[in-house]
Amino acid sequence: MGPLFLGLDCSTQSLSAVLIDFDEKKVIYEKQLIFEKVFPQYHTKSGVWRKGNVVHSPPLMWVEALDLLFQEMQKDRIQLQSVLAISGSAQQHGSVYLNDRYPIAFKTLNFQDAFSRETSPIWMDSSTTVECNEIREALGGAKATIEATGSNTFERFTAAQIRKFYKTEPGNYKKTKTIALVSSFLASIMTGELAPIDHGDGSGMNLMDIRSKEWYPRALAATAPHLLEKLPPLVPSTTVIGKVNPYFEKYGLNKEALSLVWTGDNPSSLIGLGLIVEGMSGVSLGTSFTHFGCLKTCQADPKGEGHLFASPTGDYMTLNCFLNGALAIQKMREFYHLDWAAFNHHLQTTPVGNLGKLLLPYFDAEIVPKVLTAGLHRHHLKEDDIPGNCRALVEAQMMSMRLHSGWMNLHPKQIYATGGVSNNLAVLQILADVFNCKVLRIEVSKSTALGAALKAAFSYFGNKTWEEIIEGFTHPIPGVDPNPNSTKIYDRLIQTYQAFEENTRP
Ligand code: XUL
Repeated sequence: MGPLFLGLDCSTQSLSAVLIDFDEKKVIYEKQLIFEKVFPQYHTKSGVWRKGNVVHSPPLMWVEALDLLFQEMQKDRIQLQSVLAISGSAQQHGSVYLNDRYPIAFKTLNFQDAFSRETSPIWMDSSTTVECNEIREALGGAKATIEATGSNTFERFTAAQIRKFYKTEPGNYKKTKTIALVSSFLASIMTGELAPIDHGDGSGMNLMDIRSKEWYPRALAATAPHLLEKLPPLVPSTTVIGKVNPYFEKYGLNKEALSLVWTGDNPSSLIGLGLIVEGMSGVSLGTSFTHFGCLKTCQADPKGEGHLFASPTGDYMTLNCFLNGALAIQKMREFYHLDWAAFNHHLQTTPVGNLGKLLLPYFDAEIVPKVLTAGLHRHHLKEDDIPGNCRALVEAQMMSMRLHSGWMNLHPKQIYATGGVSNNLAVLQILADVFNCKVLRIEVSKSTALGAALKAAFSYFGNKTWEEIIEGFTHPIPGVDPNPNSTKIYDRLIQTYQAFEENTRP
């Protein structure tokens, strides 16, 4: 057995663990706890509470999940004693608000009366348009905001969420001693003390100067008073915070194991997929669909639809986020009462290009392109055409991804796919055909948690290059090739789709 490293990932719907044996170049253990199933007492649907465009999650559920995950690993007789370092990743943008009880809460995992806000706004929340406008104006408009923070203001980004909290609950804002991201919150528990925020996840707040990677004073001032006092420091994504929280010794964890700063799920996926060379590109088909690439220079999207984040390697990553991802497919399946097999059957038996039938699948307000009012829009497509609707949904998802990716400057020979839906070859075929590009997968579908484990290895060794770290872990398995005839169809159809999208957007 070689050196072991543990990677954790707290996504919208689940908490996962991936344990790697570095010398063997092997993932030796994977585990996933699905929140809705394991914690019915929180009454979440797919891990979230939703009230119109307000979408929150219970932070206590994440604490319980982390505790239970270690119990489960102990039950599964995982050699926690031999783990040398732990890191993690989490859904981006979501925030956790704690009062002055936080130091003891992080040590003991007893969070009774420790939250100054009982629920955490998460990335699916789109209720802060007013606050976005206020912050953007204070920063000098969209162009200046993008230049300074890497992104235009976005409803789900942490600054707008903090501002809304300050405006609507000033008393509770005042009581807030520290504001964590989901990633830094869980890193704090893993370490037993307040964890810094890493540059990768810090870039998803509209509060970090994307060049200097320090808190941006104008953005802090535009968001809420005394904000700097409530934020932990920003640090590189490979920073070791200290040793693990002694609390976890009872599950057999070695108290000498190193605890690293955590990052966002997308920056972590970049590592887990091995995308460390400029121009390489990945697609994560999870709750949200994200399309991202590695970039060596600091170049944001001038149109402000996408985001420039710091990557854990110290470079940059480009990212477009599509909210109507796996959950949109789930909603369509529920609407037409289809299991996965029936849904795939429709994808496989309908003609490529769907005879020109199109759908704008905004089951929820969309991030890219920006659509604030949910609604489905059909073009030459009837609601009772079930097979046509299934194909139109996936074709729209993939065409939208291609259409909005121009600014990322990607010319990939292949796209790396990850996330739950990447196991679905019928969906991957449409992705390959729309992009005219080979689509590859890696063996582990949890590339986020794998990225975290690799990040832990990088920091533990301290003297290996990223190439040496990812070597052997991110080799692709046979993927899907584009079909030249289908590609031609999509090259034409995408123009109609673009016009439909531009003319219909509410
Ligand atoms: C990225 C984004 C989502 C979340 C969900 O900007 O909002 O991908 O990270 O996992």
